[in-house]
Amino acid sequence: MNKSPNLQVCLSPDLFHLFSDRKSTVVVVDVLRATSSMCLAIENGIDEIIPVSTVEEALEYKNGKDFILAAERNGQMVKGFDFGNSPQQYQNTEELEGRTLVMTTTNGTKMINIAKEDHEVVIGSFLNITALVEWLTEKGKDVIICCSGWKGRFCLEDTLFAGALSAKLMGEGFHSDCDSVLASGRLYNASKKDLFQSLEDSSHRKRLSNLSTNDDVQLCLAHDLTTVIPVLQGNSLVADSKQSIVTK
Ligand code: 3SL
Repeated sequence: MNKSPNLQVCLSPDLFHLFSDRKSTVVVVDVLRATSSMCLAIENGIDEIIPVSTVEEALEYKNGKDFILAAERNGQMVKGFDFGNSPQQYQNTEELEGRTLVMTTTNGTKMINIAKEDHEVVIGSFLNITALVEWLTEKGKDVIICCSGWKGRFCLEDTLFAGALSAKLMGEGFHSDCDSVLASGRLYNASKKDLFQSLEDSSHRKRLSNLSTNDDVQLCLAHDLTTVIPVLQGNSLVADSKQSIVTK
């Protein structure tokens, strides 16, 4: 019998019911840009992030002390909010220190709230990939990597990240009989020389480049800018292990 932890990749939130097993750790992935922004927000001083699914829920926190409110829909900051979903907004600012970020995004925060019902949730991005591999390997639990996609659809950038993370976890002794682990790994291998270029004609890069966010995309594809591991405790994401930044 194989005792090494099992690895699966779920390519869309709409497929999650097929993977949900009430025991695996779920890595929620929204590389462009929610989970990258979350990693940087905690790295740069935010104490906790409350991910909510709707703009209305986020507005309930308005005027609460120490809350920063962030909302994105269709790539754009929602009017009346302090922050949107640009990872650059979460860099080089002292505004974040010790504050609570209440955040809603089109897909990422929804995926978190679907997964949290029955599973331990941790946040993944290229920005914390090496620390995440160490953390998941040390825990030794089964893992489902969940791509947030776009409104229920498959998306390329989350799949590439799933492939990168899968390859590293398989190298650490995880096993898998999941074809989406194979497919995402093969896609990543074919693209890893230039992830930015390989996403050039992807739907979300096109959507974001209409909003002039190429710098965001470059930032989200950088590896290992932080060792922070955001984990969900109750309704808040907090750092499980917070160490100093690897490179800036
Ligand atoms: O869907 C999401 O959660 C966002 O990351 C989308 S965007 O990159 O802010 O457009």
